[in-house]
Amino acid sequence: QYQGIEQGTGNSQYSGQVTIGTAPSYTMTDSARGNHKTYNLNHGSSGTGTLFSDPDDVWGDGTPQNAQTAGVDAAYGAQLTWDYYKSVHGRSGIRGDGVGAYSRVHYGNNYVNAFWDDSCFCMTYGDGSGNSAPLTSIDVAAHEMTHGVTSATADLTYSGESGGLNEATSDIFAAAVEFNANNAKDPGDYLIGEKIDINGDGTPLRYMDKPSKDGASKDSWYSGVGNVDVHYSSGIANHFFYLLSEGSGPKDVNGVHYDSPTSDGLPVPGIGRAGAEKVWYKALTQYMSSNTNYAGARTATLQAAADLFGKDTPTYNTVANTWAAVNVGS
Ligand code: ASN
Ligand code: ZN
Ligand code: CA
Repeated sequence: QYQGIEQGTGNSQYSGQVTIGTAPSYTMTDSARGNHKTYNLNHGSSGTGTLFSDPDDVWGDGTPQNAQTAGVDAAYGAQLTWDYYKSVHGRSGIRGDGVGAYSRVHYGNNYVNAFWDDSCFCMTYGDGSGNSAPLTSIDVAAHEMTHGVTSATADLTYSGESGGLNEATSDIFAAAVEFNANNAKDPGDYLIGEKIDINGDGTPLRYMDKPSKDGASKDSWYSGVGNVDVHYSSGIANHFFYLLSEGSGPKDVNGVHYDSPTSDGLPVPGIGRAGAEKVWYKALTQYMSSNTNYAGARTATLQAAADLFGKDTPTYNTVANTWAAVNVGS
């Protein structure tokens, strides 16, 4: 598939040994994916720092002490996200124009976050607490890169209910990319940030099956939810996506037990993750716009479901019933 394209061997922190793009020889440049580049900020907080380069094309050693390791994880996450959008949705790059973005790792000191920035068309990763738990897992990379896709499509305003939908879109495709990657060291799940130990006690940052497990995220809609932090109002759409994918359970996915309660107490069957991904992507790219709220997201996904599966089909009706399960009505 990538014959003639330079690829090196990377020893990542979270995903084992992986292959990354390294052309021209040898820099961390992915010539198969829009020349996406990965830079080492070396604890700086502006500019691009230094493009990772290496004489023998073997990168990182799987530990955070080796500066290349975070670069490997970030480059691998960007590669997987690119491949997911291309193979599942036929989208070539963040803007759909085949042009790569770039990643920057080792941002600042003990920086416990990662972010997408529209102005540089780039994403940035901190090293986490103690500079040892970089925020470079597959799901975090896919979350940040998806902020770029959202900006290029629905451009959901990052506040109020549209902000929650923006955040949820990043979590939804973070989970989708992680499942699609099928990496043995980081198998797919409906958890966000389970690898980066952001809470210091082994718990993930967010749970899509029951978002309130984090102590702050919302499981279902209520009037006024637009006033809560977008990383918590996102819970409603994350929960919708979980229920639409898997149903209300109980169910085991990759050995993790999920039991996802519905707000109306009625069970929902799910349509499978692949269908749920198609519905959300089509809704995002064709039917949502900057001020879409939860009621608008319901309409958008029903339009998408009608296109994909037909109006008033069982699948279409399951989409409607799943919104009712998170208290979003007509
Ligand atoms: N990591 C965070 C996010 O992508 C950064 C932020 O709050 N914008 O949501
Ligand atoms: Zn985000
Ligand atoms: Ca995950």
